[in-house]
Amino acid sequence: AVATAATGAAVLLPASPAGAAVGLSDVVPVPVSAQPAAGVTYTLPSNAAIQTAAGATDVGNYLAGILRPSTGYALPVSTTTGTPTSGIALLLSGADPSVGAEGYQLDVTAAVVTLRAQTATGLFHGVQTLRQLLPAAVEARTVQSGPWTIAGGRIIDYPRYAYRGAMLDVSRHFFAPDVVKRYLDEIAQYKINTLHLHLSDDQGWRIVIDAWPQLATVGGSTQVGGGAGGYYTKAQYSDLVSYAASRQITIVPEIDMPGHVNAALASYAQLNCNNTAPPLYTGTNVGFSSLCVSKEVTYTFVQQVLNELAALTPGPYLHVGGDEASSTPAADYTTFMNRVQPFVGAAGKTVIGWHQIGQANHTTNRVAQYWGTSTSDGDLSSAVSKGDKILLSPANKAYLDMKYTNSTPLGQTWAGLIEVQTAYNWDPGAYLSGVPASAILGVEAPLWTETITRLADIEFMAFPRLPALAELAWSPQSARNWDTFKVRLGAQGPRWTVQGINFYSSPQVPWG
Ligand code: TNX
Repeated sequence: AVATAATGAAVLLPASPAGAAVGLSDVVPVPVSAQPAAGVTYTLPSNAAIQTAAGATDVGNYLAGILRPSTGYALPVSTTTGTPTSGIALLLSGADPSVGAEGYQLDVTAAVVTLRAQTATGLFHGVQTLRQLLPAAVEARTVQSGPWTIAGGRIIDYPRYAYRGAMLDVSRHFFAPDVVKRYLDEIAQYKINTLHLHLSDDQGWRIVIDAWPQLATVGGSTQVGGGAGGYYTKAQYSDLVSYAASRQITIVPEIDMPGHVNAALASYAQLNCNNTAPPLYTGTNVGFSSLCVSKEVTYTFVQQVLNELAALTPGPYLHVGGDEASSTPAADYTTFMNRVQPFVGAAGKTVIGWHQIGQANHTTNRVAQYWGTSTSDGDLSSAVSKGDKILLSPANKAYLDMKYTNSTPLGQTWAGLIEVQTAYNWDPGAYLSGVPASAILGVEAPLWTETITRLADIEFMAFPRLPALAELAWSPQSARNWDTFKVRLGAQGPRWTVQGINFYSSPQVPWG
């Protein structure tokens, strides 16, 4: 770009991604359809207004919050019942019916940017596309120079899967609400609509339960490595739930059981078969703890915990864990799950469990989350044959805690190394043998945090793999292709730099 400095001399600035024109389909996840209008460009004028349908003021204010700091424009937000002919319009009528409940239609002419959807959710996802069509500098929080151009044409877009998730393990290391909020902001850009919080494990219990207060005060008092740990109060947790909702993200809380429960056992002696509380645990082993399946108090405990959790959860799901219960005999595991799952239904929620839950009875709309490393599995087959929906988190593709390469400083390797192309190159609809495409509910990218202690580490493991997996969950298989994806992904790099996201600069990706 050429700028004129105060001296009047022409100054050649470094090739600025801020000035690079973004093509209409240069978006992650790639849209279902994008028809460019040749030669047409919209340029945001300094007096532009954002006009929204009555039900879309929150989305309008969210968009204004993104655009104002970098453009320096006032961008007033107001409601309209009409069809604006200038500025940016967010409308809840007139979208192509194919967009459904979560999709949107975006029309860009030289005069006006019109986003249409059937719901505020659809408009929110459309806003994420609109952001990416503007120069990367729009993401700055200080005033930048424009021009703020958008390629002309029409996008019609909607998701492949209803469940597009990320998971954060806040048990192995605790992350304060501000860190979770920042992650919510980051993943919302890629149309992720679910954040699964792994709230309990051997190393920490992270949510206040009024009936069992020591879970948080004792069970939450440490973490891997012996640090201070922490927990969310109910007020903090509810605030996270509403913050997520403002980003169109549903929180799925997980209490992992009957294994992965040392923090609970350490908090209450009575939960142990031998009535003796074990010490708190700060290592990284798995599979050594179990709830006491033969004790009645176990079920009182579980039901009270699930009821309190359900009361904090507007979303449909409670995740009951169920993985790696290697200290629970198989028959006890089934007994336990068959008794506990109805508590979830009674609390008005739907069960999600790791795929071992296929050993237990099916319950209405149950979801089994597949985390195996092969394309078939006995517990998975049981789950499918019983009528479960499958959420795909194959550890060798979707685990954000796996190292990218042997020299990645953080992470694990038990499921393999996962470079970006490995994370991207599989089809969720055809991945598992013997599982019909119709059984797949969606894709979730879990981040276990044995080795992860801070936001910058979360970002490094999630970016760029989380956006890659988000594209699997959103875009039609026919529109996906590594060679075009890597270029679109590379163009996200400057955005992450401006946003201060600490991403892994994979050599597989031509960074823009
Ligand atoms: C397996 S995957 C686990 C977790 C660990 C993770 C580390 C699953 C359902 N359980 O307890 O944190 O591996 O990668």
